Amino acid sequence: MEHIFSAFHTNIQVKSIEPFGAGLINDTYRVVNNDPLGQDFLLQRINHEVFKDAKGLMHNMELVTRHLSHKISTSSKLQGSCETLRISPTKNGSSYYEDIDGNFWRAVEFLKGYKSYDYVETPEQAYQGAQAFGQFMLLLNDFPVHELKETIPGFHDIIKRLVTFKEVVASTKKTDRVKECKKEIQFVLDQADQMCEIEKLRKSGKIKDRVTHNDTKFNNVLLKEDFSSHCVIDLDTVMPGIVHYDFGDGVRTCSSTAKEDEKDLNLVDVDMEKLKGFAQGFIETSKAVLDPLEIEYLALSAPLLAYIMGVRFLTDYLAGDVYYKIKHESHNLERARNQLRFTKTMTDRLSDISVIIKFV
Ligand code: GN1
Ligand code: MG
Repeated sequence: MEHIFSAFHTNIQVKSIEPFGAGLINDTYRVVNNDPLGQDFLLQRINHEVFKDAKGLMHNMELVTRHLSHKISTSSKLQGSCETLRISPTKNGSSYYEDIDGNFWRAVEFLKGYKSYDYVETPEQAYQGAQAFGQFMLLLNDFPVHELKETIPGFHDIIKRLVTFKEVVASTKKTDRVKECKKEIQFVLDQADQMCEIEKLRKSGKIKDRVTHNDTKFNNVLLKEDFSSHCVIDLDTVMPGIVHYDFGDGVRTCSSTAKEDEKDLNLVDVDMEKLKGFAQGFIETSKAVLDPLEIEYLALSAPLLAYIMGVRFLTDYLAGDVYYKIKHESHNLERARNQLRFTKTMTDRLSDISVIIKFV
């Protein structure tokens, strides 16, 4: 690891390199500076099974962080209240390092004094994090969206995900798993029409593409303890998308009363106060650029993103756990059941969610 880190132009004396964070895809390490007051770094190995176009990913990340950092440094309002990730280039001036085994690595500056939340404790936290995500979209509103590469084609395209899902159900060698998941498979099929509505509007051009983050899991925002500043992190999936992807994934991860892989489904419910906090923070910040049709469909994006994750976890379980990191054999099944239950909970309460969004 030290050898890999030495490819980057950082000039620090390394004290230690330790595994860091709870991501399901990449490997992340914190590089601790020998000088306690000096700059630490995050070193990440990009999972190139998932991100087949790691160079395209870094291209997107460079453009987006440059745009954000220009906006922040030229606005007295944003300076000090908003941060962006800072890529540390290699000694050759590249934003990534390719090792002899074909792995791609990148380093970013570690932001001290910030915290991320795997579980949101209060509506106020939800509100603050949502402002960060809403502002991220707002600041990128004037960025030419088609300069970004689509690094995972059809990432949140549920129509495409359902085609893959059905193929896997039909062709997997894990037939015992298909039997075990009969109820879940049926639920996925029963919900499909409603869950494809938003994607159809995207495909018909009625809802337009923007620069979206596409992984607005709540732990992808850093907040200062006193909420005086924030930073959106994990820019791997920044690419063209629609506002519903970011709003929906934020709601999914901040308003559930249980963690994403909680096994006891009776604990999975929606906390309406946290949902309201998130909706307020996101919409207040970004409504200047949202059109009426985008706003009308924000409510449906809440169960949609839970559904997308449920379908993806279930597909991975049926395919034999080829995509997500898992900690035990039925981990993907537990995540799938949890997310599908959350889909149902939020679909049942769709009219309440719509009312909350309408009065923000
Ligand atoms: C993955 O990288 P991480 O852990 O933030 C996944 C997201 C899922 C999430 C579910 C590239 O995100 O799409 O929502 O797991 N990222 C990718 O926890 O597939
Ligand atoms: Mg991610």
